[in-house]
Amino acid sequence: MASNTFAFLFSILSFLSFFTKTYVQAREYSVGDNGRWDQGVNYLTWSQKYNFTVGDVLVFIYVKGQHNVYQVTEETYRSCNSSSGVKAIHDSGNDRVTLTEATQYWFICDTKGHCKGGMRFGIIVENSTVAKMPSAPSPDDFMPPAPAGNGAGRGRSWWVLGVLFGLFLVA
Ligand SMILES: *[C@@H]1O[C@H](CO)[C@@H](O)[C@H](O)[C@H]1NC(C)=O
Ligand SMILES: *[C@@H]1O[C@H](CO)[C@@H](O)[C@H](O)[C@H]1NC(C)=O
Ligand SMILES: *[C@@H]1O[C@H](CO)[C@@H](O)[C@H](O)[C@H]1NC(C)=O
Ligand SMILES: [Cu+2]
Repeated sequence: MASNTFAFLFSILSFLSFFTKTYVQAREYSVGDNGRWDQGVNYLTWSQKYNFTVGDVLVFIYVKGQHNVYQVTEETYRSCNSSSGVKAIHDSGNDRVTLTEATQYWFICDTKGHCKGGMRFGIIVENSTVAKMPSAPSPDDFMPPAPAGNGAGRGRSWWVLGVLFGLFLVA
């Protein structure tokens, strides 16, 4: 009896550990490292220090009203002219931007002169190498996993494994 209980607890702990390692990979990056989105920081240097992954979060901290965060196109990043090419605007002073896509992201501060002055950077966000938590299961998710070695199928097969393991626990 006691050993069954232990086995059960062990299963749950293993699952939690597996789940955490597999899915909870997102990191938070305070833009500028010293916790300030401000003038006088070289954000190009900062942006090159890390490899960003889908699901990571950029945190911009600054005095509300002094700065802002515009997510823009590469063209607008280069011109610093925000009359076009703006994808999103944040201005709370404590902005959390989740990197949801494997693509390039470009950010500028649109306060007059700040973008040209260095408050701008671009990053390349890559797909996570481990499985992502699927947002909504679709019938497609129950298809057999793709052959090993094809990275595209991995997220799906991990997910199916998780479900099977969950069913095993419930049974
Ligand atoms: C980023 O990725 C490159 C190439 O995969 C690697 O050489 C480098 O060490 C990584 N940098 C960090 C900070 O993880
Ligand atoms: C920004 O671009 C718009 C339209 O492309 C243009 O009318 C405007 O003069 C530009 N502003 C500056 C400061 O160059
Ligand atoms: C990243 O993964 C998504 C979904 O798995 C896929 O549709 C997309 O093409 C991938 N992007 C890159 C740049 O590998
Ligand atoms: Cu600014």
